[in-house]
Formats: sequence, C-alpha cells, structure tokens
Amino acid sequence: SGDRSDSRGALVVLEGLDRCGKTTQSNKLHKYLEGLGHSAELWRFPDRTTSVGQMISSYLSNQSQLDDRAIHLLFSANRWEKRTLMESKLKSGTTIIVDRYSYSGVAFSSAKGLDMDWCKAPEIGLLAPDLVLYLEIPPEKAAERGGYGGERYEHLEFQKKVSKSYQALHDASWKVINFSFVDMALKKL
Ligand code: 2DT
Repeated sequence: SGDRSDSRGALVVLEGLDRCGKTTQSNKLHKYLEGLGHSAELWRFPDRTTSVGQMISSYLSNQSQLDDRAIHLLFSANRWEKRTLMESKLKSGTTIIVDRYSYSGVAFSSAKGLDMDWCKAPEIGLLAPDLVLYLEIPPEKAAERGGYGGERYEHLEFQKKVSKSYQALHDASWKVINFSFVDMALKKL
C-alpha cells in the first residue's frame, strides 16, 4: 500500500489448494529473503499452537464436530489473536510470509455453501497483505501428488469447490503462479 515506509516489513501471503506446494515455496521464499539479509519470519494459519488453534486442529482431524459458522469464526479469531504481534513485527521491519490467511478462511467456508459476504465480515480490520501469491493447480493434479493427510477438507470433491471459491475471490492484486512454473517464478521475485 502507498503509505508503507521503507523500513516497514512486508506481509506476503501464499494461498492455494491443499498440495499446491505452498508450504515448500513459503520455506524457500523465507530462506531466500534471509539470505539477502532481510529480517523475515515464516507464519502459518491456522496457528495450531494457541488454544483457539487447538480447537481448530481437533476439528480438522475429525476429533470434534462444530457448526460451519462457529468454526469459520474460530479460524478468524485465530488470525485476530495474532494481529497485534503481526503489526509490531511489520513495524519493526520484519517481513512476514504467511502460509494461508483470510482468503483460505473465505474460500473454504464458502465452499461449504456459506454466503461469501458473511464469510468476509469477520476478516475486516485484519492487516491487509502487501502481496498475495496464489499457487494455481488443477484439483485433479493436486490429488495426483498424493499425500492428502486425511484431514477433514482433504478430498478431491471438496477441493474442487474450494478452487471455484478462490476463483470468485481473486482480484487483480493477486499474483497467480501456475503450478508448473512455481519454482521458476519464485526465483525471479
Ligand atoms: P493447513 O493444512 O495449511 O494446516 O490448513 N482453513 C485454513 C480454513 O478452512 N479456514 C482458514 O481460515 C484457514 C487459515 C484450509 C488446514 C486446513 O484449514 C483450512 C486447510
């Protein structure tokens, strides 16, 4: 955004379907920035280390059941509880690379049939990313990579719906990187 002073860190968000390569690429980007001498941290949402995060983790591993709207709000709360820390890190010059953020929140919940505007509402007021990298992969290709971990959302039919939700969400500010060019594209950043 325009008022970002040079000393402020950047908020970089990676988004995409399960098995699109986000985690690998987040790690690479983190190491790359550190190699250049930048102060950078790698974050991920859900952050399963907090008590809200533990409720989310238990839901994702099918150990608990929750109403669709209740879990949606927990995912959002999990971002809100980290907002102050995120802001102070960015202000102190640290760049934060985040593996999933609000877009995952909206894409996954709206894929269940929840209204998109309702899903967006609790995200209002969270820090806006400076850059969103969307790692684009056809759901069928992602499924071929194997290694779906057996969590709640990790099956092809649902991932197809999430893919449609992401398509409805993304705007001109996103950088879309096709899965076959991910490595090449990120090296040029
Ligand atoms: P990981 O496999 O990346 O840990 O994600 N999810 C994630 C949501 O439904 N809402 C959210 O707000 C976020 C951040 C995506 C676990 C799963 O949780 C989904 C996959």
